[in-house]
Amino acid sequence: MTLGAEELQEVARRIRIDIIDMTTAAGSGHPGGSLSSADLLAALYFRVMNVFPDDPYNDARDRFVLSKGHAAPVLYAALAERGFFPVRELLTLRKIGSRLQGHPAYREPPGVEVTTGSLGQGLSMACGIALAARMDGKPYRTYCLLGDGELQEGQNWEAAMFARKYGLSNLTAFVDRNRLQITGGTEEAMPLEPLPEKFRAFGWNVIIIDGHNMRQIIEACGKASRAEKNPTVIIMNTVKGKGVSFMENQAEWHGKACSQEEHDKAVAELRGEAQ
Ligand SMILES: Cc1ncc(C[n+]2csc(CCOP(=O)(O)OP(=O)(O)O)c2C)c(N)n1
Ligand SMILES: [Mg+2]
Repeated sequence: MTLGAEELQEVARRIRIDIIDMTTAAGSGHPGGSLSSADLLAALYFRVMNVFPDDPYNDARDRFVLSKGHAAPVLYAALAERGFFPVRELLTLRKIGSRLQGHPAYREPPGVEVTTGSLGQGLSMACGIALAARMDGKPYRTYCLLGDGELQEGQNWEAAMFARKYGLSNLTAFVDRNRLQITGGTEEAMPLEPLPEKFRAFGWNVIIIDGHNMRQIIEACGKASRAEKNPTVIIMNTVKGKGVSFMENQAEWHGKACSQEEHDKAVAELRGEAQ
């Protein structure tokens, strides 16, 4: 599927509304870090990645690892909007018996590659998947989305060394650089900067973009896929809670659902309706 930037923005808007609808229906979940990744997920599932909604584990598919597993709502919304399962199922988020648990589980719902939620492990899994492609002579690419707070977990840096050692140019990692983690700023909790220099020192190609600019996302993904050696990280400057005025840059919306009134205000804003 090859949508243009404006159509992708429209998909991202639908994904954002789904995120608000589903976390409100659940009465819990993580809207802030889901909203900050919505533009990326729209671009990946509707343009960048080779996916097969009717045959979700077709061997030719590109692989996506949501290392920041608490952002499950954005992944579920992207998969449903792309046709992997019905959009109405999104409202079962976090319910007993639902395939849509609070964090993604292996192949449930269809389209999910790996179980995540325990932060710090996804990049290692993505490295293994990318190395397997290399060893098997397969052309698929592996994509991995990391939280910035998540990068404080030391295992990421072991994975970063591994990816360079094996020259995993078929691996693209993204950092959702929204500068907030669970209770406040990343730089107060454990400073990450200078982040680009850290990745460069580990031998990675580094691209820095505005993570809400569709054209920049598409261009950066293209550049990463043309890299001839070494893995690429795309550091996306983003806003946690992007698109909902009262959530933007507010750490309290990391893991909290809207009241009905807040839901209606958020959805009206996302639909572009005057209050
Ligand atoms: C190993 C581990 N420790 C703690 C948590 C609890 N936790 C869930 S989200 C989160 C903050 C993550 O911040 P960040 O990576 O910046 O995510 P984002 O801002 O994109 O939501 C924490 C500490 C966890 N899920 N896994
Ligand atoms: Mg963050």
